[in-house]
Amino acid sequence: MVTSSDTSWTPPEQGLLTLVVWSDIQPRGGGTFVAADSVPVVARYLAAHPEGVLPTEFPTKALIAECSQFVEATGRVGDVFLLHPYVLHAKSQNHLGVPRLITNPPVHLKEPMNFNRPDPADYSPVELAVLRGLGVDRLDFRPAAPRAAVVPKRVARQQRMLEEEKARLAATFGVVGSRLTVRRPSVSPLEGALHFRRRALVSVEARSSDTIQTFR
Ligand SMILES: O=C(O)CCC(=O)C(=O)O
Repeated sequence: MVTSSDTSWTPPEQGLLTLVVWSDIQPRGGGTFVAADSVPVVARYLAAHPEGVLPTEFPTKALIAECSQFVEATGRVGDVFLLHPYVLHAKSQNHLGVPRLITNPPVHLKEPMNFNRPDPADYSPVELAVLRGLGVDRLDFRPAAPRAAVVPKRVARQQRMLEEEKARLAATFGVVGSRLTVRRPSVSPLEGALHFRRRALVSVEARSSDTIQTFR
């Protein structure tokens, strides 16, 4: 995990936790386990820690011990679960051996949650759930430390892999702007003929997103 002290950028807060179901999920088929009553538990913990907490130090085990409603997120392909971002959850064992496919893209907020809005009608449902969990109408929550960007180990590893992949592609094909093209090496006539044939067969394009779009 990497934290950044760059204060010019405020990392977005997560507004929703989503579970997008890409395959039917039967009970005991690996569905996400959700602690349905965890919002008040997490809200109390965070309210008591305005200095913030790193994901690696988050006391999940202690907090889950305060929960008692556990739900298995079974569903049909195409279902989407929208969960409060404070809902504790975990992957579960798949006892059926049927592949389970989900994605869980986060929904980010444009600005941090505000628990002290002048007009209560302006609270979002996510903010209201926190206030309800704390048993208050408003909360003047002020972070006691600057917000920090946290890059999870997995994301850092994937970024490294992407850089390595780009370097390999650039070494093999050469880079022109944001597009990758085949670089003509200085070669013998036979190698040149082979290279020409390869060029006809291979066209690699990369967009500025660095994602390889096509291999033809
Ligand atoms: O695999 C799952 O069911 C849940 C995974 C998840 O939500 C997570 O990695 O945060």
